[in-house]
Amino acid sequence: MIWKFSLLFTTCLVLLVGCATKKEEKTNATKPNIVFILIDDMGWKDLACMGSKYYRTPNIDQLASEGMLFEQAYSAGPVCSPSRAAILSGQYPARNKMTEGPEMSPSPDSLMAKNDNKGKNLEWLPTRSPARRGCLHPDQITFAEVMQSAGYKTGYLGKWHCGYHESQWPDKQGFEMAEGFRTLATRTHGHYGRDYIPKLSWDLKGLTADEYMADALTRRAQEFITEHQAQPFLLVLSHYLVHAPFQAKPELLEKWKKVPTTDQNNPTMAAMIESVDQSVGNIMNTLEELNLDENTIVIFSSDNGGYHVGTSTYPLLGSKAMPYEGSSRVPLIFKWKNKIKSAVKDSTPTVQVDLYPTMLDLAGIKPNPNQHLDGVSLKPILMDKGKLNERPLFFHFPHYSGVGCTPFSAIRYQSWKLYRYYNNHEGTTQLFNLKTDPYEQDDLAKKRTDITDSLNTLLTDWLLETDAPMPTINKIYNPSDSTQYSGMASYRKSQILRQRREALLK
Ligand SMILES: [Ca+2]
Repeated sequence: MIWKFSLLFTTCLVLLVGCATKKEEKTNATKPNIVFILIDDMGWKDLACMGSKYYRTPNIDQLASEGMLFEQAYSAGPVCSPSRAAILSGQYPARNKMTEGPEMSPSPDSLMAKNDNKGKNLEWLPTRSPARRGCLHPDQITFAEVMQSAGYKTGYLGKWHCGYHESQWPDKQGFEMAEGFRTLATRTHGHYGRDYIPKLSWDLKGLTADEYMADALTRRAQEFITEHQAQPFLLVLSHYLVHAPFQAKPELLEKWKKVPTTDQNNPTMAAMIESVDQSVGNIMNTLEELNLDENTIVIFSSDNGGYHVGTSTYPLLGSKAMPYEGSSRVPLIFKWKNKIKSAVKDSTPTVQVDLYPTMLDLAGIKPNPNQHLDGVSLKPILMDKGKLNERPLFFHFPHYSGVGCTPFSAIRYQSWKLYRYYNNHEGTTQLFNLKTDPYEQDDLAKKRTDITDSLNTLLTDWLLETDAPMPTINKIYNPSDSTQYSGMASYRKSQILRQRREALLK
């Protein structure tokens, strides 16, 4: 099999390992605050400043104009949980082993469960998903824990999705205040308080049945900032928007029904994005009113790419849960008044594991030497002090799961992106040159075997080095009974072909 490991680990990756240093001072009023606003399933092109001709996002556009916008920011996973666990731990999913969604169990080490089609009809899968970790392991030292040790007040509001059991909640991962995170796998039916209380959400102070959840989270974020304005604080505001279920505030929806559409044509999504934009505007107003805007770093991003059911990622190929650029490219904005360059678009490829070392570096806090970090600090770019060394970015999603994922790995190096698929016994590879073909139309795997071979070697070495959970051959696979799989594969193939056709026509 192509993905069977036969190569020795030879790759020298850039590892950011903190040196043992003197203990951080407990209180340091000069340290910057950090507000990290994380949106759920917001696509790369879901902001006006990222090219949307339909959605309107004046507050986020202003944030981008006052800060730096990364045009080639990647999520670490194609769906929610692995991306979030990677952000929190600073490790790729392949290393921290949270390669898919959480499981309800008190033990982080006994959660290694398979999730192929809920255990039914396995004959139709050519390969099988590996076991995985069902939570962000409590032993992981998150950036919040490091900042808490350095004297920061830490808060987490909203979607967590990194473990349902009480032992895996955000308050066990360095967040002193944690509210509004769901504790059950059950999906909510809407975005109002009534859909979250009483059982689906850990207590969100003051939440009423009629309050829109995004407004409630923003309100608590403003209260947290006000309460801790005299101290350095870290706040993660993790919105449930713009993930399904698609439900907007009626008064906004009515307005959007009259706005001409483009390839993005869902008024409900447009209204949900407007609610996100209002949240950002309200947070920025609070920071200004409290005179905190000069000493607060604001980061805005999404956990993974846009979902094709709700938005369009065109002209990028694919959407959430797929391997392609449309699945993994996300908006990423940093603002720090008078410190970070403003009104700059930077094209350096960056991935979510870079956020952890970047936040610590900007705050002047050393990482914990016991936490391996896969990313690098973006501070040199943000502060206009230099560029990053060329490095490969890696992606690994070894599962079949409910939203149509099939297993793959990928590597981005320089202008090249190579995909390796595990959804057949042979394994297949695609290679694209993103510089000349950013929309992944022309597979060069067989034409540029030199690049294909070298990227395959780098990828294999990395999978070995991280001890990545790998799909296995399904021994009971029965091709004659594979109609379900064929159906799913055909559906996805038709989606991709349609996108390719559309791209060629325009
Ligand atoms: Ca998501």
